[in-house]
Amino acid sequence: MKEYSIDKLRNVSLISHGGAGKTSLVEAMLFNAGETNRLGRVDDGTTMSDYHPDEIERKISITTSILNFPWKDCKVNILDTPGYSDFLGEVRGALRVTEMAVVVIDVIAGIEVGTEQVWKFAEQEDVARVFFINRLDKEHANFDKVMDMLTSRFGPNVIPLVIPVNEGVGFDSVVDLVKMKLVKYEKGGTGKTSESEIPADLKSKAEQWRTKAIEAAAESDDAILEDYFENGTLTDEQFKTGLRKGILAGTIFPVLCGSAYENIGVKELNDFLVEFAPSPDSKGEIKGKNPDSNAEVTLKPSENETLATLVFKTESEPHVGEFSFFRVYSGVLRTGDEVLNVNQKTIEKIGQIYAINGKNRREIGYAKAGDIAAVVKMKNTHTGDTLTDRRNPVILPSIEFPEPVIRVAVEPKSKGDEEKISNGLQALHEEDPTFVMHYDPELRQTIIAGQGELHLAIVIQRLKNKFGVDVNLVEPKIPYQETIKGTAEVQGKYKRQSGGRGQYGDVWIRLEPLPRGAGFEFVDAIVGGVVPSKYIPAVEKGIREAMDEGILAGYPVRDVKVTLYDGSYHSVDSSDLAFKIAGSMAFKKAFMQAKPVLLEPIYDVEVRVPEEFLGDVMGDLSSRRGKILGIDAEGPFQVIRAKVPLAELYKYSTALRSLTQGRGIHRRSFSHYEEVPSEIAEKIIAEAQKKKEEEK
Ligand SMILES: Nc1nc2c(ncn2[C@@H]2O[C@H](COP(=O)(O)OP(=O)(O)OP(=O)(O)O)[C@@H](O)[C@H]2O)c(=O)[nH]1
Ligand SMILES: [Mg+2]
Repeated sequence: MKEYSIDKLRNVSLISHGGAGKTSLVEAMLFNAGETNRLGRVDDGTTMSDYHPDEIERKISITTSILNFPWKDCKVNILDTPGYSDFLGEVRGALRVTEMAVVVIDVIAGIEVGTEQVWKFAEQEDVARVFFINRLDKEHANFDKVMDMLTSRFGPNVIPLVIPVNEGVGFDSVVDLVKMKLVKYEKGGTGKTSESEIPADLKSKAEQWRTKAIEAAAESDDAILEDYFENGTLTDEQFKTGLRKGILAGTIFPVLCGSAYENIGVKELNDFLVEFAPSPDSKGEIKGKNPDSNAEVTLKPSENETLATLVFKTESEPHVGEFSFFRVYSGVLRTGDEVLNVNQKTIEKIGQIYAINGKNRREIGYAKAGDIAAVVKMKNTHTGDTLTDRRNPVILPSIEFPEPVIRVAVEPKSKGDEEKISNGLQALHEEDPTFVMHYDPELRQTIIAGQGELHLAIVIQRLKNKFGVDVNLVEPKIPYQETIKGTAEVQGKYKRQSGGRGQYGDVWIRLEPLPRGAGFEFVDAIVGGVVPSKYIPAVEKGIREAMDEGILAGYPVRDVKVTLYDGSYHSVDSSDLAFKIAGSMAFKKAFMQAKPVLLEPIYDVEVRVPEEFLGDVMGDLSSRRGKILGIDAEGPFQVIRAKVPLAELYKYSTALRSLTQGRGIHRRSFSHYEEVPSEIAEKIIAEAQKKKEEEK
């Protein structure tokens, strides 16, 4: 195996709106590097990257694939992420472990809502960015138009290093502004090129862009800038150093271009990554924490340092077991090592370590600082965990995954599968943290939540394939709550006389509303022992049980204060049970007298759409009882912030997709509980009562 020092490694994510051409691009990159001997096609299901059966079937990427190839004296690791919005969590994981992101743009579509989203993630993870404007072989491709869009959205330091010569049908040539050469590609995707001088009609355009690039390079370093002022130009070395610095600092966003499908302009991208992309040690020290003291720990990005490895992805595969994909930040991870999983507080013995190229894997025995690889069959390691030296542990910041935007309830197709289903779903959550599940005892439903309908469909498919259990998806119940708006003082008296020993409990309670979110407060205001103190816990228990059961429509009661202030007892007949029943009776009566209402969960919703869909989306939100809080422009998009009842959000991501031709996305998070409008509350109550009758 060829050894690469850390400065010869490159970790690169491919990110974009869905379908811009990432998978086709990495296919061409691998082909040019000789890693595959034919240029596979997404549409034929023959690419190195989209090798999972569900990816082949749907012709889209669903999980991040890890690929690598040698180029010049470097090893380039590529993480090909999915662009479909249901799988954005995959993008977060990939960006977390790479120094460079290639933002692929479809020249016909320009900046899309997914472009904005992944750009934001890259910004948050502080990852250097380069654009690759793709599909220049398409009719009506207009590079200049997209350049204008990019500069107006992302700033004047979006600067091309490669420009097309003859975009559109018949496209085969680009100008490389670093070498200042015309590069003509052979037809048929062979990737073979011939170089020549830049033709006269393109010379001035090429020089203009190159001057811009030189100026930007000069501005990223004071010493170089001084030389630039003195000499009016830069040496090649200064130009490259300046560019590298600007790219690393995130002040220069270069633009390359070509056609992934026709394998044009892709060699320039490979060259660019080797020449200009930051290496894993370029950002200096790595920050982590001491898991015991929580004190900050800094590590050198070096193989001689303490081991710090982050697992950024987990995938189980039939017949092989679980693959944990990891990035080594410092130290060396070797087969046979016993390392500490800091998050799970367990020791893992490291099994086979593999270099990964899609579905091809090669045993390598170890992985050094800066590299990305996979290990199989760890016992208890999940996505986001840090593996480290047990004598000198450090914990790396984990990965931030997006909140779920869709929730559905699952029911077993065959009785008796409940436990298998719940274990399976839990395992799938550990593999993919953007999917969550829980059993809701109040709703008596297993709720699963994720990033969209396709995401959940794929989770259910995996549940079937890997755990052999099938479920039906049903509409989830809404976790309504019940509360009061008024006050009441009532008596609850339970008295039974039937032959021998009777039952006697008698209480007076005051019921008052509490502020939203306050829950429950019980005040014992008995004086003079009119209710003996030994019975008071039973009274409270009776009240709590009545609250949990719900009174209006079977939903739990919240935000009330109960004061027990009077009552009476019988020296023989009183008991815990009698006082529990008295408490419950009193509570139910008081509740109905104190202006009871139903509360519903309200969510904060953020919708991002191109301007043209603004009206439709706002109208739709209003029809869902949404309250619009504000609209902000963000580049070519409008961001609508609204508060919407959860009951109106079922399958919203799908509705939004069809309303905006797939160009709108939304995020949501729980905000607060609010009173249900009375006409809707009446319906919910009537339905609950009908159900109760039926159950009798
Ligand atoms: N004409 C043309 N078609 C392309 C080009 N690049 C990709 N395509 C086609 O566009 C479609 C999507 O390409 P992919 O490579 O799967 O795009 P992607 O960005 O990986 O898609 P997701 O992973 O699903 O986000 C496929 O049909 C490709 O063949 C290109 O440069 N020119
Ligand atoms: Mg893809």
